[in-house]
Amino acid sequence: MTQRFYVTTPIYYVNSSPHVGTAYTTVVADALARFHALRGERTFFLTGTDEHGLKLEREAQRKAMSPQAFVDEMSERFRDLWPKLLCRPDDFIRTTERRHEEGVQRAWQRCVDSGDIYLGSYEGLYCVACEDHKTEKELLEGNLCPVHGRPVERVTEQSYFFKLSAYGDRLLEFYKRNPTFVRPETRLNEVVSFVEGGLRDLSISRTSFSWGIPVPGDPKHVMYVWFDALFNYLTALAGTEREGALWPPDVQLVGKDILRFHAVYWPAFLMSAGYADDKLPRTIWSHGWLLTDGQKLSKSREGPSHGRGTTDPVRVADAVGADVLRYFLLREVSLGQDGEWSVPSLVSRARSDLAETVGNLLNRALPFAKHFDGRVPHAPAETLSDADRALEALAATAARDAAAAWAEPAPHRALEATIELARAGNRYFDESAPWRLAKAGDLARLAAVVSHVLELVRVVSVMLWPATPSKSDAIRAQLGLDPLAPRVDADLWPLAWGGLAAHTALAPGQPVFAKFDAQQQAQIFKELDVTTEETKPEAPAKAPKAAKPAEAKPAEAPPGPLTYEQLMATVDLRLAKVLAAERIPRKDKLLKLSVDLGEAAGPRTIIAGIALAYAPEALVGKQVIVVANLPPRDFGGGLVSHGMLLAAGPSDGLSLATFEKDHAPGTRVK
Ligand code: ME8
Repeated sequence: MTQRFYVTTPIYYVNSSPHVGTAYTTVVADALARFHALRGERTFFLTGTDEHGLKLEREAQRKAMSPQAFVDEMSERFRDLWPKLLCRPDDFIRTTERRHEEGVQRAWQRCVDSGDIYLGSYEGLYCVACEDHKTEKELLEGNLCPVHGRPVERVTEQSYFFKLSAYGDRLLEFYKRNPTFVRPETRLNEVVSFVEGGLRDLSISRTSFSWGIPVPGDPKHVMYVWFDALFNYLTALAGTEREGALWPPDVQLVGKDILRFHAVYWPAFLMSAGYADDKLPRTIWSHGWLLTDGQKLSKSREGPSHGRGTTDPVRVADAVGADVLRYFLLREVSLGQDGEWSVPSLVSRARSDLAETVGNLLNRALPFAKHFDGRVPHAPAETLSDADRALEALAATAARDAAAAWAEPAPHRALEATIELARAGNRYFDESAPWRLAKAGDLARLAAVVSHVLELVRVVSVMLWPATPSKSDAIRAQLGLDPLAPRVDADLWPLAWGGLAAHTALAPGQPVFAKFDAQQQAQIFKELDVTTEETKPEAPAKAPKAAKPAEAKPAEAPPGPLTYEQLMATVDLRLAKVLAAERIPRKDKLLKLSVDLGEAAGPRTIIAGIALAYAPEALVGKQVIVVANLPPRDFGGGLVSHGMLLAAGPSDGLSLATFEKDHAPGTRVK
C-alpha cells in the first residue's frame, strides 16, 4: 500500500513580514516532504496564514486599512516567499477563506453537539501578541508577557467556554498510549505535567472585536483565534478526496512557544468533535527557536541582529542562494534545540560543507573524464580494489543512516552523515591518487576510481536533495542526469550502488557552489548587514584545485590554529546565573542545576559533575560560564543536561570558571 506523509507548519500570523525564524519551520517541513516523496510516498505539505484576531484588527487600524485588505496584502508576502526558498507546499490555507470558515463552524457545531461548549463570563489577563490568556503566575515582573515581554491586558466579557477540564484524563491516557504524540520526549514530559496540574475550561469566543469567524447561532461572538486557527489542518482537506486519503497528519511542526495549543487544546477539540484516538495527529514536533544574541527572533522583537546579519530570508536567499540558506537552517540547528542565527556561521558552513567538500569532489573528478571521452568510465568488477568496495559499503551505510535520520526526523544528523560521506569520498580520491594513475597510463584503475567518485557524488546529490534541491539537480546535470522527479511508489533513495550508468555523457560546467572565499564573504557580509568585529573576512583554507589534479591535496581543512570567527561560530559560551542546585540520589558526583541563560524559554537544567567540590547551596546565585550549544546529554533516569559548565582541577578540588564582575545572564563570552 502506498505510504503517505502529511506534514504541516503552523499557519503564520500576518501582522508583519516573515523572517528567517518563520522560514525555518517551513524549510524543515518542505525538506521532510521532499525526503518522503523521494521514498515513493504520497506526500502532502500544508502551510498558510492565520488572519483573524485582535492583533490583526489593530494592526490594520494602525495602517488605516480594512482588515481584509490588510490580510490580503500580508498573506501574499508569505505565499510569495515560499517558492523563493524552494518550498513547495501542496496547499496554502488562509483562515479568511470560505472553505476554512465553513469547516470551523461545522467543527464548532460538533463540539456543541458533544455538550462541550457553554456560555459563561470571562475575566482575566490577555496578551494580544500571543492571542492567549495568561495567569498571574506566568507573568514576568511588571505584568509582562513571558513570551513577548509586553504588558498584558485585563479583560472581562461574556464568552463561550470549551469544557477542557473534562478532557484531562482522556488526554493523559492518550499520551500514555501514544508516547510519540509529542516530541522530543522532554516536551512530552512538560505537556504531561501541564495537564496533570489540572485543566481549566477555555474561553473560546470574543465579543470585544469582530474580526473573526462568527459563532454559529450567536454572531455577536467571534471565535477565539486559536479555535479558528487549529482547525486549518483539517479544513484544508475537508470535503475532498484528501480527507480520507491523508488524515490524520503525520508530523505537525510547531515552535516550542505554541506547543500547548497543539498538544493539549488541539487533540481535545478533535476528541470533542468526534475523532477517535487513531484519527488524532500522529506527532506534534516541537522545535526550538532561532535566536539572535540569545533572544527569540520574532516579529514583535524585530530589531538589529547584533551585527550578525539581516533576518530577512529573501535578502539572504538572494545573496547566498536559497539552497545554502536551507542547508544552513537544516544542518546547523538540531531539530528541537535552539540555534543562533548568524550570517557568518552560514558562510563558514556553506564553505566547508558544500563548496570545499561536495563541490570540490565533483570538480576534482570531472577533469579525468577526458581520458574516457568525456563519459562515465566503465569499470569491470575484476578491476575493483578493496578500497573501491569499501567506498561502496560506506555509501550504503551512510544512505541508510541518513534515511533513518530524515525519517526520525533529525535533518541535522541526516546532513552530517551526507557530508561525512562526501568527506570520505575526498579521502578516497586523495588515497587513490588518480593523477598518478593517469600519468602511469593505468586506465583500468583510473576508470574504477573516477567512476566511483562520480557515483559517490550522485549518491550525495540525492541525499542532499531534501535540503538543497536546485543545487542537487545542478550537480546531477553535470553528471549527465535528469533532475530528480519523485514518483509515488518509486523509491529513489540511493540505497543501491551504481545508479550512474557507464558511458553516460558528462556535462562539466561552472562550479555548482560558490567558493565563499574572502572576497565573496566580504561582499555577502556587506550585502547582508554583517557588522560585528568578529566577522572580519578571513582567508579560507585553500581548497585543492580541480583543474590541476597533480597538485591535489587532501580536502579537509588543515589542522592548525582556529580563527576567531571559527571559534565564535563553533562554541557558544554564555554567562549564566545558578537559580537552584540539588544533589541527585545515588549519584555522588553529580549536581542538578537550574541555570538562567536569559532565554525566553526559561532556565535550563544542567547536570554537572561538581558535587565533590561544591555544596548545592553554595552555588545558588553564582555566575558561571556555560557551553550553550552542546546537544542535550542524557545521564539516564530522566536526567538530561542542556549545557556544560566550565571548570578546572581534580574532581574533589574543582573550581568553576566565573567572571570578576556580574553581567546579565546570557551575555556571550567573547
Ligand atoms: O503562533 N525560531 O503564528 P506565528 C523558530 N498563528 N521558529 C520560529 C521563530 C523563531 N525565532 N519565530 C517564529 C502563530 N517561528 C499562530 C500559529 S497554528 C494553528 C497558529 C515559527 O506567526 C515557529 O514555527 O507567531 C512558530 O511556532 C511559528 O513560526 C509561529 O508563528
